[in-house]
Amino acid sequence: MSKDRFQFHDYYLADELLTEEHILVRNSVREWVKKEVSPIVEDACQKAEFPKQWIRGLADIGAFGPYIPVEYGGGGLDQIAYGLIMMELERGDSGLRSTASVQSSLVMYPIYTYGSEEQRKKYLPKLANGEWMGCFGLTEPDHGSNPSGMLSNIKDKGDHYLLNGSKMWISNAPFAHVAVVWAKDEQGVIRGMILERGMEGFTTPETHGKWSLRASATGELVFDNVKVPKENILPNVKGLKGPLGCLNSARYGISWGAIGAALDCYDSALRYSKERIQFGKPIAGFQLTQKKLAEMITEITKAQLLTWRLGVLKNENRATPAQISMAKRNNVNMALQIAREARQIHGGMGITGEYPIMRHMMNLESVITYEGTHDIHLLITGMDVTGLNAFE
Ligand code: TGC
Ligand code: FAD
Repeated sequence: MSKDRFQFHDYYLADELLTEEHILVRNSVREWVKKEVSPIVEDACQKAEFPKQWIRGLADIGAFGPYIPVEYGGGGLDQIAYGLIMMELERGDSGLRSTASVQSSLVMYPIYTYGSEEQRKKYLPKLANGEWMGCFGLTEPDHGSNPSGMLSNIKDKGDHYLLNGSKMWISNAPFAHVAVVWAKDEQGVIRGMILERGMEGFTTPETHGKWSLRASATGELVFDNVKVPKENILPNVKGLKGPLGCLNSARYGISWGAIGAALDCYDSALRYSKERIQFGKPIAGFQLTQKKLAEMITEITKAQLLTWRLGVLKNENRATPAQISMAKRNNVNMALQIAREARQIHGGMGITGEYPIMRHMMNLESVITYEGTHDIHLLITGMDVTGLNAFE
């Protein structure tokens, strides 16, 4: 990729809604991304490798557990700061944001929220400083949108449980030290548990051949009679609301993250269109290009305001799961549409690694599917406004 010339766009002066601390946090992440991510991300994607050196950097900028209390190694920041961090990371690459949002919202969050004090003390500080990386196992080969049908199960063996089953499409799995896994007990109740790499019968084969999120490692979790000590069960939650509660936090982060990817595409398209001359003038001077750019910044601005408001509600513990679904669905779709339009503006250059467009576009094809597909979030909104369940 050529030099990262990204400039932020804030059409409605939404920065005025932020605190000094928010801006400070945001700017430090932005600088780190420009310095440590942009120069190597294209190469990492081409090679389908997650650059491990990013782990230390992510920990140093406070991207692991920003809203987890300081006493457990977290940043003690609010939800808007968390969102801003996700936005800046995804401006760099959705795979980078994935790594951080899984660690924060899908591993640290459940351990903090549903875990015992011993579990919090044992795992959270090491996850916050990046010494340990985590992953989250909910999806199974035959149960994606419908996780309540999961087949992974635990059987009570006295001082431990025996875990069998498998998970697929698990971000960070190939290198994670710990996994937060969801499985049914003998009564069919979903329980959460913490697995550690090295437990006998627990393997994490990598998934190859992705055309999307290539700088993020994805894998399976395979459980073949894994002995799970009883103290590794998350004691404070039972049922599907356990994993779905984590998803609220991760989906919220993604709604901010998608704005980052959209901004990067818009920024690149705006600059390119002013520099690229065809028919004797910059292509930015043609009405059709302006329509694209004007619609892009309009949609980005709407998403920025929606998400900021959601952040305020989340800080007040008033954001509903359905409001989060609306923002995740809207913003990811918005980013994907903008990536496609930005690709058009870049002409043939848009398909090359010289510009970030195609990479964002391909990444967003995963983001629109994981953490609940575009249509699942539509159905969540539909059920919320009508009171009628159209899932089944
Ligand atoms: P349903 O009967 O509606 O609910 C079961 C129980 O859960 C409660 N609940 C929630 N609790 C907290 N937060 C939410 N968002 C909740 N939604 C529902 C509900 O109140 C009920 O509680 P209780 O006490 O009555 O038992 O469940 P359902 O089986 O009908 O499913 C509903 C549906 C389809 C919306 C849900 O299963 C769903 O969201 N499906 C999508 C699955 C999904 O998002 N998977 C994501 C996997 S993780 C991932 O993709 C990580 S990618 C990370 C990265 O790389 O960045
Ligand atoms: P399916 O559920 O089979 O859906 C296929 C299609 O059917 C979709 O279009 C869907 O909208 C539609 N559909 C399904 N049900 C309905 C319905 N009732 N009404 C209308 N349409 C419906 N999971 C994890 O647990 N942890 C992770 O870390 C993780 N990381 C991921 C990383 C990547 C790169 C990807 C691609 C996925 C990841 N996932 C992870 C899995 C992800 O959450 C699932 O892919 C997603 O929930 C969809 O499940 P599925 O792929 O099985 O699709």
